[in-house]
Amino acid sequence: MPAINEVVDLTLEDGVALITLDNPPVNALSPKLMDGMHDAFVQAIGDPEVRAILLLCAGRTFIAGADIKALGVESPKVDFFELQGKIEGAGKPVVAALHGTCLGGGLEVALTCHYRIAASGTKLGLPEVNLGLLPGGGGTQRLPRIVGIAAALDLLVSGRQVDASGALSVGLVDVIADVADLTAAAKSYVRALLAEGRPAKRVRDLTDKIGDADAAVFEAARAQAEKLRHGEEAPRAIIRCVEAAARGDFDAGIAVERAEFQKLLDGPQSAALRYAFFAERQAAKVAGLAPDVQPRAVTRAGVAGAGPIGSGIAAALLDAGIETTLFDADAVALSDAGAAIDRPGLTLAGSPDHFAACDLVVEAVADAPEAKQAILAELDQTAPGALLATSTTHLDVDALARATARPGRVIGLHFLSSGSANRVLEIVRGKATSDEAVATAFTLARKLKRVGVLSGIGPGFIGQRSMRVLKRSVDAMIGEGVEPEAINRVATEFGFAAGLFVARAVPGAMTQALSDDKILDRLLIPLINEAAHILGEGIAQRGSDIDMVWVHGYGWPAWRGGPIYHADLIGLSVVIQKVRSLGLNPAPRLIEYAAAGRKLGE
Ligand code: T1G
Repeated sequence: MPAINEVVDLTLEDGVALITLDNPPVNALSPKLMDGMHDAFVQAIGDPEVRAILLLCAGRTFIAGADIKALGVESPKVDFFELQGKIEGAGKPVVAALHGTCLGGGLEVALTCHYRIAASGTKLGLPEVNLGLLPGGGGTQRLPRIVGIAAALDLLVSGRQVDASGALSVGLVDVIADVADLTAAAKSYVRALLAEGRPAKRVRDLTDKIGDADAAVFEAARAQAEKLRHGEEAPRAIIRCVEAAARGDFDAGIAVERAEFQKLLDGPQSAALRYAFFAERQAAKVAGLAPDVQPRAVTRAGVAGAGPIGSGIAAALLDAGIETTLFDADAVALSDAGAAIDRPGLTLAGSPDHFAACDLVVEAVADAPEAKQAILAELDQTAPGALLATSTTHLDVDALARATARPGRVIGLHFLSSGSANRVLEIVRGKATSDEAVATAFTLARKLKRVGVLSGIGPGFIGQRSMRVLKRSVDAMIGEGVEPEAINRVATEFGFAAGLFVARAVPGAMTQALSDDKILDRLLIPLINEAAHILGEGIAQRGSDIDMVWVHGYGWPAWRGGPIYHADLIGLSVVIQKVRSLGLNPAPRLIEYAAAGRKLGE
């Protein structure tokens, strides 16, 4: 049997048709892949020699979902549901062999197959909610039929993944292959199914788990969704789809799902969330980095300074599985930090001589030039092979690097806050900082499960500099007598986490009512203007990087993209007019891009 197209192969082996997908990097369901799958299934189903069909993926993972770039842009020739109908109605057993991350449309394809074998270590999930969507390929109808209503609601609204053993326990997969060769295991599984004469069971025919849900289950799901995903539309749409599933008519449920999916896909929230998905990955792409640069492996790290920042950094390194030595000359501070951190892999040191074997040492001493230059000069001697990182929040990394004989291996690592809720690591590149040092820092960010964002040198870099502007706006409103509760309400309604701008009233100040719109303008417009300055000064590589600092660092609602995304949405000329109405000068980048009809986020 010939290859179907560049991404789909069809071969026949002992009466079993092997359909192999190969669409790197994650076998996303592109239109070409879906069309190829359709043609392969039509051929395999129509071939009398084929007694069973095995669906496999090459590369690192089974289908990880629809091709997000193509959603709403490019469609396959054959509708996804028609393809699913072919698979489900094949009239001969169809088996999916799962590995890697079987997500979204990938899991939906797997659920239309009759049997599923998963390599141990496989992760499965329907994370569409994270993109402001819902599983638009039957997932809201098939999942409840396998795991029941309550479990389906939890998985769909949270978007979380389950591992292979969890999937086995709830019936999402039929067997786990704890072997290196999944293909071989899958082929023998198919042969066993044929030998036993097992029928082609369809998930859509399962009904025993969808009859039991009462209204309370859905109400609880709505309350949970409002708490966890305040302001987002997708969770509510998902719950409506699962309610349709509970009514038992599969095709009617699919009709509800298709309508709800399209509404979300056409809506602003999903556009912003899909933007944020790619923006997060784009942030790790550093312009001008040598393409062949190799990051250095960081297996042993050191932290100089056992204060709150140093301890937080040490804890983050340890949580990433990196053995860490924490130094402080103050024995009491060191022992208190050690007790607070209390993680395996931590070594406490009373002198910096213990850093000799470290790949990376982060200084976290007082944020003053003299203290930082002194410790870097000392580390230059005691950690000869290490990358030296300063945790400064505002100092000039070039000036600090000059305290060492190797400025190429000095970089800024600004942990916006060592709290786990904050996922941003600002990577501050000095003029002399080498490509290897930058690449190493971004690899470290990923290992720390943080979003690495490159920043140029300037007070407050990206995050704190723009947050300071926002705080000044809040304080000014408070000083004018605006109620703090009003400010927090407007911010929370916009989508910020409640109480993010916990403000205090000025005793005795006359209260002044300001409209919600005016309060929102006072919160957002100066911040957007500062972001445009940061962009224009080259402190941030691109607008979406600033958005990632705010979405992952300061709780800007991801379903609103970020301050730069928001500025482009409302229009730069409107932003300029608002900036001026607040008595501020528009950033040159704002003026320039508005005049050129360009977007700040391009
Ligand atoms: N579409 C397009 N590109 C994707 C993609 C996708 N679904 N997933 C990943 N990529 C790209 C990504 O941009 C990056 O590109 C590269 O692959 C590696 O990704 C009908 C409508 C699979 C767990 O939401 O969660 O199915 O930067 O850096 O850390 O109901 O990618 O190299 O150019 O993230 O190893 C549902 C999204 C879609 C899964 C791998 N599926 N992806 O993580 O690598 S909607 C998802 C992920 C859907 C159906 C609905 C992760 C991953 P580049 P990466 P990773």
